[in-house]
Amino acid sequence: MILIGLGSNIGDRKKNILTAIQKLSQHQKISLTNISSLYETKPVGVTNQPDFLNGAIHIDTTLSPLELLEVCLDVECQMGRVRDQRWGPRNIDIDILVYHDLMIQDEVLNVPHPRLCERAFVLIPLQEIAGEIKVDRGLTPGELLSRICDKSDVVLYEQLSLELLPL
Ligand code: X6L
Ligand code: MG
Ligand code: MG
Repeated sequence: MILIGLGSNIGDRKKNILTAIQKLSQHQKISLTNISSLYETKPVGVTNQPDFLNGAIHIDTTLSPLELLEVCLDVECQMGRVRDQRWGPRNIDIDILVYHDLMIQDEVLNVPHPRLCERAFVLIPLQEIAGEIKVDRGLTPGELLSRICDKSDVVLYEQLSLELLPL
């Protein structure tokens, strides 16, 4: 199971996320197998920035983790992402959350994503498309979410599914 998180808080946020999904799914070696709804979420880390839209997708791919990272960064680059402020606003953010059961900790890539297990903006979309997966210390997204008291900063924005996807 390979899971990717998407986020945007600049410009047409929904269009940005759908464009990123489209670009990923057009890659020869990637097939899109599921897509979560979009959620409007309060910013975490740097809080004085616009609200995000967040979502997640499930893909199948023959790309290695590093090759997949290259593709994600390339799509961000194609979409004109500029990295200035750390944790600051961005038109698109594409993160590898889970790559099967691999654990990778190095300078360029951390999988499972280090902030995954305590962030409702990641766990709520994941619960929709990967409810049974053990993402961190043997716990499912739902189990991790039950330990987060305040989930009010993640609100359903638009229901989406593979069938409804306008690609
Ligand atoms: C203390 C120190 C507490 C750092 C939290 C948490 C930093 C998350 C960065 C943190 C800390 C992050 C998104 C976001 C970001 C997003 C929403 C990050 C990276 N990305 N907020 N903040 N959605 N809602 O996609 O996740 S910056
Ligand atoms: Mg991120
Ligand atoms: Mg990122």
